Amino acid sequence: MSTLLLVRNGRRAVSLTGVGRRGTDALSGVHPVARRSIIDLSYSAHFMDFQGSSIPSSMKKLVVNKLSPNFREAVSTQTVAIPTPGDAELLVRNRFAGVNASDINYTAGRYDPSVKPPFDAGFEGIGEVVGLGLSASSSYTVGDTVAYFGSGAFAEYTVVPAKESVPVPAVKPEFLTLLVSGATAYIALKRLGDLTKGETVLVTAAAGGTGQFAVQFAKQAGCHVIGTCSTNEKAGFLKSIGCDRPINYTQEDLAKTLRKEYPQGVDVVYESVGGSVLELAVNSLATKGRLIVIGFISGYQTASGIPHFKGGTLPVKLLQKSASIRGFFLPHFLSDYKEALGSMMKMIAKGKLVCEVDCGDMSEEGRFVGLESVFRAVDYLYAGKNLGKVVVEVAPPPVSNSKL
Ligand code: X1H
Repeated sequence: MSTLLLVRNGRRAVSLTGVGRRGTDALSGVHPVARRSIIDLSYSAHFMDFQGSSIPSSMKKLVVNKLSPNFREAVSTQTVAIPTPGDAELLVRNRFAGVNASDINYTAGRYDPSVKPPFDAGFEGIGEVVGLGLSASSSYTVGDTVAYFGSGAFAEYTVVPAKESVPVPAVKPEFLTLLVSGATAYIALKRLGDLTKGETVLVTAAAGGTGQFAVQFAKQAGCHVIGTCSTNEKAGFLKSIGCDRPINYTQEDLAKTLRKEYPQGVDVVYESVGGSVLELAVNSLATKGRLIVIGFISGYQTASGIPHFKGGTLPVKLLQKSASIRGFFLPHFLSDYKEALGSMMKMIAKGKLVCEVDCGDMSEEGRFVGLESVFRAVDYLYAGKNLGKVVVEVAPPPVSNSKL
């Protein structure tokens, strides 16, 4: 039976025989390559590519040990045994992991207050399948390249349910940007934006991980796009992706510029900063304007996670303009996810979508390489330095010496 499976998959894989049930003691279930001379698949429930990917006996991962919005305080590096994939799961060797503002909402325990530490950190990864369970092998095989959206991505290897992973044409960080940042912009604007050609759309943090996508999708919908950013380099980037009016708020007063250049107000706001920026955005709404709350990064590092907002007159303001504020949280829109990813993949193939990635090459200590660099990458994002999506290169490309 196993042999048939292997033939169907078109590749040979080496099984992990006799050992390696989930939850076994540290370092069990993994043998050095040299000892694996007998290949017996007859009783195996999963396949592991030890030779091709050189799976080591242990790996590093980032674990939340204490709830805190301070990433360094919450998270530590641990060395553990490589996990074994269950029946419907893949073992992915992560090449890149995405860093999100919300990583610290997660480490602060805000996602699910009933979940207590220790738990694994990181929302999204991309890499190669190096092991998989029997039923997962009906759709995947060792060597496939996949991306996934789920917890535990800040690790050298992650076990991912096969149905939660997305096949990608190559392990490029550009594909990783679609999973959370791209999908958020695509689905939020489509479902909550009600964009009509000729409308004006304001994107805050427009040169960031998700803002860059909102700019491009609003532009594709035929809208006039305004984008806020903090440097002239970012403003230049925004121009290059079609933003009609980049506003560098360190150089010009945002409120004044909006009042002067858009006296009728803006029809849609894609807002991720919160606090005074949200207030300003509410005040800038046009009649029947829609404001989408994507997040409120200005508050995440505080104890409550919520920035101060003068909301007392909000009902009046919304009523006066027949305006609305709508919240968007990606896991509530999973039914739209597949279509969004497929559509964005097609845009990439046609060269119609820029996915800007910032691996920290211009940061003080250089490129984000290795798991330890996640800490620096989170700081970099919170310092507002990134241009595009912050991505960490977890591991170098595999040496392609597979004899399987
Ligand atoms: C079940 O719904 C949610 C929604 C948001 C559960 C948790 C959150 C959360 O932690 C987030 C979040 C998630 C994604 C995102 O892009 C932005 C934000 S902001 C946020 C949050 C921040 C502070 C809080 O006190 C509570 C939630």
